[in-house]
Amino acid sequence: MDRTTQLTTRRPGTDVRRAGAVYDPGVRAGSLHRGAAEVLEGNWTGTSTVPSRRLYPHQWSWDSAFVAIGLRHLSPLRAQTELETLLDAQWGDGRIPHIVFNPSVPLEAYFPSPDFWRSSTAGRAAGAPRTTQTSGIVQPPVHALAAWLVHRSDPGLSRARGFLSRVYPRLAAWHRYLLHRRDLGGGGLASVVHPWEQGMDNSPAWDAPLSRVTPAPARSFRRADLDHGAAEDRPTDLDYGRYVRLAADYRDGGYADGRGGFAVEDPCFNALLIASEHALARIAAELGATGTARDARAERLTAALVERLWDPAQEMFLCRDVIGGALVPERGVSGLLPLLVPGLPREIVSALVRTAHGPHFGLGGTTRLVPSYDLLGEAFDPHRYWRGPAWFNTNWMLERGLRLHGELGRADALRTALLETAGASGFAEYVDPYTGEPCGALGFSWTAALALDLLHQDDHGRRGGDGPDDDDRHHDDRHHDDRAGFDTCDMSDQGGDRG
Ligand code: 2M8
Repeated sequence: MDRTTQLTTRRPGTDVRRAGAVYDPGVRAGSLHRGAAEVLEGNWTGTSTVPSRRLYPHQWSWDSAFVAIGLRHLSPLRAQTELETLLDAQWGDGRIPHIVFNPSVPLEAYFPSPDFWRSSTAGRAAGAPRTTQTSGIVQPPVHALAAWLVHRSDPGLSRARGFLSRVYPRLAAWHRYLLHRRDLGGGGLASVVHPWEQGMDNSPAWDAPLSRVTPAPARSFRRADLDHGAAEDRPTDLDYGRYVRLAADYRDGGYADGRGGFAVEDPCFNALLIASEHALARIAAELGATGTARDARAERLTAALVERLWDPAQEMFLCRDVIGGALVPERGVSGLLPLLVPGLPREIVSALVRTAHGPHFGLGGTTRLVPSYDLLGEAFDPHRYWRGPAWFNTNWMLERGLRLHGELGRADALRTALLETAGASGFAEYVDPYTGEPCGALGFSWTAALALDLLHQDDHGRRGGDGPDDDDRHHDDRHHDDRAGFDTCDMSDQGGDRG
């Protein structure tokens, strides 16, 4: 087993700090950079990056967006290619599928495999590609944000290749799909119709809405994840049965959108949609159009997010169960991530910062990184999938949100903890939030990519190549910069080795 695909075995009580792997920005940045680049090289297929060779041997949608955000510091060309490969598998109705299958990987390597989703036949009415096989569900819309950041890393290359003009219509169609076909609650926000769509598959926030779903019988499918991951860390068979039932019902309905057995408005999913809508405004401006309508839409979405998902008593955002109609009283990390939204009211920003650093998430106190779920919640488990462990993408988003809203000291502390833990854990898929003990796959792509992105941040918290610079900025960029808050955390330094 090579080092980029090795899976962890449980080492109870391992504390990466005690193991002598303290991150020292001066001394360790070089080796961290090399390690991260090696992981991304090892997981590169030639046109895209797998999250992990063994556990996830295909292209995943939001993984690829995070990967592109890191890859741009190594090779802006590869980062562009990553996103374009994904967009090549977009469906006619605008959806970007959550998995694009690699035909050379055996069917049994991952479940559900292409013969389960049957995209080219069951998805025909929705415009699924004829030859490329994909899943039929989606993942969070990080893509426009990623495309903008990738463009900024090398605007010359991007313009020479017509990168933005090729991806813009596709990204616009993607947002249209979410805003029109997925507003299942009728309040302006996009709903997810499967826990896999939100990306935090096994979050306790899904337990109540999922309990209505009759699980598919265990004998009707064979899980592949248990060949690679420890059963006690993965979702239970009962939950898996429900995931399978929901996906099969969606497929059997031709992937048509309407209220199926599960519909949830999620704070992180919608926050990313808002951040990406602001990014689309900047892309439009770069292409010579006006982004004002998009910024205005992002502001309307921000108002809907607050109105429908903010819980002032818990001082955080919660999920709304669209079918049951109520907020789900579970504190998940998703509820902190609207910090990514530039136009959030100041009192909400302050409350979110308090909650992240309070007893439920322990940041700056009991935890090294923000956990995926409430430390005090009944379902908390520091090792089980999305029910407590810390993931690097959520911590990257939180770091970005803290910085965006001027919480620079806290953002710096989180950045250091993320870099230290990413390197010491062997770029693990996720870690114990208290100790940093690695869990899941090692050599995980978005962990490496997002560590690289933070490494390329200068002392003022600006990231290389993702902000406006004086030569390149469009004449009316400033308007968009301010609204999107890019100025605070993304400034230019033309990094990367040009592909
Ligand atoms: C996990 O999800 C997949 C299903 O999509 C799985 O459990 O098999 C999640 O962590 C998800 O967020 C991630 O995109 C995916 C690939 O890394 O793995």
